[in-house]
Amino acid sequence: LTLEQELRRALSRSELLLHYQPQMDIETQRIVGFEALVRWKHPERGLVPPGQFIPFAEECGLIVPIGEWVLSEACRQNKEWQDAGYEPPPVSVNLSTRQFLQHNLTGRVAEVLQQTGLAPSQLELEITESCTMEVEYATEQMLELKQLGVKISIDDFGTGYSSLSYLKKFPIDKLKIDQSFVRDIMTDPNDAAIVASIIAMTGHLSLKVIAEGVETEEQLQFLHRNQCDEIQGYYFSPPLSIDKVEQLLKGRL
Ligand code: G
Ligand code: G
Ligand code: MN
Ligand code: NA
Repeated sequence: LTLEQELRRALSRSELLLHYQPQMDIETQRIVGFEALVRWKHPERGLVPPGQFIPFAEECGLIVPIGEWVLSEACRQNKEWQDAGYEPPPVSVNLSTRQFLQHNLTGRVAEVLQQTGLAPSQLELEITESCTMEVEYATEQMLELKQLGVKISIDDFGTGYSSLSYLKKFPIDKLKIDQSFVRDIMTDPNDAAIVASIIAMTGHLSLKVIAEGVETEEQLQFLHRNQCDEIQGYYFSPPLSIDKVEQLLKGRL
């Protein structure tokens, strides 16, 4: 089988599953979100990480049905946790550019929210800077989504086609500082300056900001001093299986 055939089979046989990485409020140290990250439970190769099939799925277009599955599964799961009394924080779902460019995206998202019964405020959509190339289209698409009541964040911020002018145009809620800038903040003064500047800028623009790839106490302290709102990374927690998320949520009640 080709990879494409295998991926089609994976979709039809329910071989995809989600892990969730917690996001922490730096000030309160509470869990304020979970990012849904897809994995492929391959019958022979075991648990395949997204880096090994998402780029291919983006190329061949299968990212659209995969992304729709991720969206509906993440919403379904969040509602299930709510109904079980776990008081889950909102879930963040990655949208690929192809999904973002779809003309009926808002309708699809609305349908998923309706079918799962999840409140729009429990859903955050992560888009990348490449979604923002067509400024007028992107603005309209985001406004439609915002009218639904979902939140929008810019993922991998700083690695794409950064035209800072869009930050004031687009109705976004949050920037996610890419982990490539966070990795060396303690040793590379340039990275430290970039991260501190992004955080300061989000403050002036009234956007929330989360740092990705936080692995050490020192990085956390740096981010706290610079008034970053939230962190995500191995320091707090790696992406977790459903069982582990449930343990975490139960322990928190
Ligand atoms: O979990 P991991 O760090 O290996 O993820 C690797 C990459 O795969 C990340 O860039 C992440 O954004 C991407 N990814 C994970 N899950 C999804 C998904 O559901 N949809 C899309 N479009 N990308 C995802
Ligand atoms: O591109 P995106 O931000 O959607 O994907 C997040 C990716 O980063 C996931 O694949 C996740 O496994 C990975 N990741 C999360 N936390 C850390 C971390 O602290 N260090 C490193 N190196 N990778 C991380
Ligand atoms: Mn992401
Ligand atoms: Na990212």
